[in-house]
Amino acid sequence: MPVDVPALVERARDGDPRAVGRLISLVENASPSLREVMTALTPYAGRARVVGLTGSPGVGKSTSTAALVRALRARGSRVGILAVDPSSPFSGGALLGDRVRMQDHATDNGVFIRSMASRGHLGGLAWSTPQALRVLDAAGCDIVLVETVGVGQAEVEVASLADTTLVLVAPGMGDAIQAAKAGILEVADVFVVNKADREGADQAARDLRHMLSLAGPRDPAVWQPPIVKTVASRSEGIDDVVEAIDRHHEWLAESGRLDAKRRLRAADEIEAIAVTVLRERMGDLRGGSVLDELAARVAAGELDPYTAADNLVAGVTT
Ligand SMILES: Nc1nc2c(ncn2[C@@H]2O[C@H](COP(=O)(O)OP(=O)(O)O)[C@@H](O)[C@H]2O)c(=O)[nH]1
Ligand SMILES: [Mg+2]
Repeated sequence: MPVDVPALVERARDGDPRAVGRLISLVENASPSLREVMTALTPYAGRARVVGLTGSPGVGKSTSTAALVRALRARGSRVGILAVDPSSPFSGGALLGDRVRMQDHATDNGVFIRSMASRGHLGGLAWSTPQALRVLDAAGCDIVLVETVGVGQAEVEVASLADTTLVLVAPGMGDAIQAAKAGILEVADVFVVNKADREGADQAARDLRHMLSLAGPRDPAVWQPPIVKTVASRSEGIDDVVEAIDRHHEWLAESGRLDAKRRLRAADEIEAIAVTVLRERMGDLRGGSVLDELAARVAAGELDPYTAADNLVAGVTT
């Protein structure tokens, strides 16, 4: 079915959640209309603040997201929520429960909720997440919360799309050590010790400080990630989290790091798209005569594989 992109973008900018959802589906499905969509959205994007939440399953990311949405809505911000599952080949599934839990926001047109999976397409989330963020941004979200499912490398990458990354830990889960292993301490801008109603919250905070000190002394001119304790299920400490997010954002803006971060992200996005385009063109060569001929000559020992690869690359870039 052909997509009326200008009409869809217009409706999304008016805050129609169905249009926003439709545009994100186009991203998720790597629709051929995406070029047109991104061209149409670009003049309206670049305003939203992006906050990533990461941490082990069960630590309280979805509960914290819901509590943050309430706090942000209370001060009048329009909020987008993108739940991202880098490991899942299709959307729904594990994230569906989270969507149900967000139902108290379902009728609020200042909140957009969407879960997204990589569907295994080339470039995966490195490519689709920034585009989904652009949709929410252009739709007028002041802040977008990106929740990832776990603490693996893919989650670190998704988190790095954020201006501010929250790393959640809970008492007694050994999360600080797991976070250190996954390379997450480096990307954390704010640490949240959730489930502070349980025993061991202070110990978890001490573990974090210890792991941070092992990582070496931080430059005092650089942001020092605060450690905030919360009971997300009772919205306790959530205002402190919002305040930490705001403080970090101010620091980013004043230090010039916000622009630097966003440029770096744009570079990653361009690279991911370019690599996808190149791989698609390479794929088109499979079954075509160019790759077959080169392969025959390499197999016969007439040509070395590097020269063959150079020929192939020259063939797809001209
Ligand atoms: N005791 C306690 N339970 C919590 C708290 N926050 C969340 N939970 C519970 O922990 C479980 C997992 O929370 P969820 O938000 O789904 O975690 P996620 O997998 O990180 O998204 C749920 O049963 C929540 O109700 C908290 O602050 N204290
Ligand atoms: Mg969750």
